[in-house]
Amino acid sequence: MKIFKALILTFLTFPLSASADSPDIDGNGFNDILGISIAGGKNKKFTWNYVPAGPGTLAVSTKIKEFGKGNDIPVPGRYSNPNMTDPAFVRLTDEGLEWRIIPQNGDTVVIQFGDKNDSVYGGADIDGDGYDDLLIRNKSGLFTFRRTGFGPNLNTVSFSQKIGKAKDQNFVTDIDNDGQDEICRVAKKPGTNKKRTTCFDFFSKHKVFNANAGKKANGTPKPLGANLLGFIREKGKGANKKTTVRVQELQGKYVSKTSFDGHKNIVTTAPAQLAAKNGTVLEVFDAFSKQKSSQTAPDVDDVYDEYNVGSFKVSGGKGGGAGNTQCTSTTSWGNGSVWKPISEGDGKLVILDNFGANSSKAYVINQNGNVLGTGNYVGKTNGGRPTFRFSKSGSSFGSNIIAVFQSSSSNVCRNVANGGTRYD
Ligand SMILES: [Ca+2]
Ligand SMILES: [Ca+2]
Ligand SMILES: [Ca+2]
Repeated sequence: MKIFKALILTFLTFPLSASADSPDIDGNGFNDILGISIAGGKNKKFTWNYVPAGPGTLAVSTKIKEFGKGNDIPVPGRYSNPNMTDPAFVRLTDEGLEWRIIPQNGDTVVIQFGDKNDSVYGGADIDGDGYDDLLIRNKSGLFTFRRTGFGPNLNTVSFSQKIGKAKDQNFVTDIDNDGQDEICRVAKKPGTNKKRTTCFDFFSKHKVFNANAGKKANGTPKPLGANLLGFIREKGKGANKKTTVRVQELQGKYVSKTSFDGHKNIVTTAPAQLAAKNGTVLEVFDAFSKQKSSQTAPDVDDVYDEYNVGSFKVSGGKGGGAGNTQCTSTTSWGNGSVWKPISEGDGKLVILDNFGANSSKAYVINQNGNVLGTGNYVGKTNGGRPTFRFSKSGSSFGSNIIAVFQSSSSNVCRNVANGGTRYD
């Protein structure tokens, strides 16, 4: 009886969304582990690979194909079939963003949708027909989606909604399990220090979910299924690099935390199961039992699931000898990070990275990626935050600029709407 009850509860808790964002490459109903090698170099092609699961399959790394290159952003999703994952990526071209999808018939479908400064969200089913739609967000928080034309509704007219504010941390998930993805934001409640998680129906902008996020909801939010949200942070450098995940209930209650060696993609293999590649194995953490186990990992650089948020916001690398200033992620100010337009010391701009960060270079760039100023690293100050001083005040950099904090492995960007305003 007890077992039976547990089964019913499981079905009630996760109706339709049992796969979270876990890929099913071969469509046999079992989630597979998807990996992609993004081995640098402008013309070096990506290799897609997976480890199948389920009866009658061998858990061995199996090549899918070569698809994508250079700075393309992988966005695998269920575009052409609700039960199978299609390889897909987004490429930046002179005309804007180009989505390339390999549907189940093996063709390559190319869709122009979005601009250089937009963020792309993979695997979002906004209209709830089971087929993933294309979703982008511009820098002021305007979300736009369009259907691919694979689903029952062939209308591919795009539809926009302003949801939240530019500095929100967004995630997209089916928060109420009705088959339709909502747009969610984690943001401070105005005038307070309290963070809230709020999710909106795309079409009506009706609040579907609204709860305290808790003070420690720091990092990049990622839906984990099973009513859980992970907050992912990359820490350390060199041999001490690690990726930490704090797991909370959507309602803000702490559940567990874990860390993985290196700066790695975190994927879900099933609801409440999060994983990262460690050498030849995939380490899987169960957020409820807090146990880690190992599985065979795809024989490529890193693992991916159907949830990937990326951006070409900064095309970078021009001028100033700054090297590549392309953002590897964009995050909000706070958690110790500060943009202080006029420092007490010399009246010029000083910026601090967040607690625990290990950046050693910082730049101010414009929306085209041109370097406007290079920070002078003065060490870790004020509780161990990497600190950079500039040769002029914040306001002299103008508006709509970007601060780039560069470490050995990443360029973390933070938007600055107005250079003369303090952000923290
Ligand atoms: Ca499968
Ligand atoms: Ca859809
Ligand atoms: Ca929903």
